[in-house]
Amino acid sequence: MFNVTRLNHAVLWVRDADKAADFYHRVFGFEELERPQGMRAAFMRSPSGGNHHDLGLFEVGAEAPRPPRGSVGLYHLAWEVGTIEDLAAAAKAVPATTGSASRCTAVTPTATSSRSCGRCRARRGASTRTLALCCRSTWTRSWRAGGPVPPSSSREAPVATLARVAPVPVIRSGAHLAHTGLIELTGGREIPCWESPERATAIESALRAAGGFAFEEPTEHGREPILAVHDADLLEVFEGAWTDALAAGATDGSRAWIPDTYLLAAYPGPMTLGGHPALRHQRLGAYLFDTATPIVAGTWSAALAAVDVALTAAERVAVGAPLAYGLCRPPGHHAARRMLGGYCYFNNAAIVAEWLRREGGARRVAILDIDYHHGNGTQQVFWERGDILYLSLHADPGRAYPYFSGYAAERGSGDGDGLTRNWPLPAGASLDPYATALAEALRLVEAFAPDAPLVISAGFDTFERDPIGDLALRTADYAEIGRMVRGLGLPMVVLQEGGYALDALGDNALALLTGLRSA
Ligand code: OKP
Ligand code: ZN
Repeated sequence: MFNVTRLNHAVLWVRDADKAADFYHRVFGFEELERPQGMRAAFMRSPSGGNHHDLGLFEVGAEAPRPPRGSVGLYHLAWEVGTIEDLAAAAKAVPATTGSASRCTAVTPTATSSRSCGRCRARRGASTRTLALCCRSTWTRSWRAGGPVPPSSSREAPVATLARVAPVPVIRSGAHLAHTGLIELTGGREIPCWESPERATAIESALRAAGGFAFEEPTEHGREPILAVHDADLLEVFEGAWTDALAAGATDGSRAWIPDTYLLAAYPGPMTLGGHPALRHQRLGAYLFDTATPIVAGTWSAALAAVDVALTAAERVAVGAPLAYGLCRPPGHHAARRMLGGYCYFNNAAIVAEWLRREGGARRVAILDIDYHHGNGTQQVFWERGDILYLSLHADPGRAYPYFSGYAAERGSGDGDGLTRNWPLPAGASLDPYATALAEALRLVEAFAPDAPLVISAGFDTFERDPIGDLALRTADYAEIGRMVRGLGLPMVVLQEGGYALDALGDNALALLTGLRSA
């Protein structure tokens, strides 16, 4: 399947504008903007974010030479088109009739041309408000050879190139919607949880609007992959906490369950304790490290679905997708082997990494965690593992949640000595210091030479306006981060972790994914 990348504006000459518009809608997600009256043409606006894409489809008629096979009816490309209005003006300037495949058809209707194409002398403007159509035969020939390339005689790189890139699979489920009505305690005050259903909804709708993504439901993977990372008693207690709390009348069901007591390592001292309560909502306090992991009726199924989302994304990559995105909610990286916390229940990324080892035939898996917070859970699960690299960039725990892990001195032990690495970042850090740390991390990934997809714990709480973070990344920075990671040349499974600036979350996710799939 074709996807249009690095394309700012294009004019495509087609045999049948209706069919072409339909094709671009179905395959690339272009939305139709306008069907100008009295013209066999369609104007469309496109997908792949970052670049702003406008597309003009102009019909050249049935007598026009047939396009080469596989070229989906495209005849010609033009570039350097500023706006849809320019396209419309240009279309009027171009005779709407058949052209031969071997000569130039039209030149800019607006001025500021500064260069000529060496082959056909069509003037190509430096200004983006200039339209030029040239070298039709060149395009056609290079198309046959496997995709258009810039006319070789042109010094200027064209804005338009086409590459064979499949849409990125986005695995998502509606099951998370029932994980709602959650509150958290902040400075002794009860506030609505930042970790809300709207987060996933915002990301999904941004990706849908952008196009270039294929949305899919997860498939069920059962408990086995979860039990490869988490203890069975954690599952038992988590699964039953809500029903026991309800049955015991500890909650009337209208509020999330947050346990009273937390079993710290310091609790027993020299004592040998005699037991645990039978009711699971009371036992839950032995399996949580904070109050930010409340449970409601839909929490258990949401957490299971998030794991399925993650594993399904990993499967897509395992069967050949270069990149897949698991829109996990709830997130996972704070969840440890037998401990929930920090909005996290099951550690989606750790489960995927372990699954790649056990089921995917991989020998070395690397996890890159770019959430604002340290992924204490992931670090704990793989602390002694020689086959799994865990790298995390995050706010210095000396000032930021989860406070007790993520310091630079933490590097793993035993077989895992050196295979955990942390980059604590100062408040206000922008792309510059961030990219320096990231480059170091990426060198370690390269040296480790994973033979599996790179697992990315992606959080956007590093964003400058995130309500619970204090780093200073901007939307465009996520695209740059994506491009840097893409440079590894590894297949990638991106799993959603944090990010709480609702109005920017979609753009940020889109930017990262766009960077990750850049050519
Ligand atoms: C999850 B993820 C108490 C503070 C709770 C929890 C932060 C969890 C972040 N109100 N903070 O890494 O984005
Ligand atoms: Zn976070």
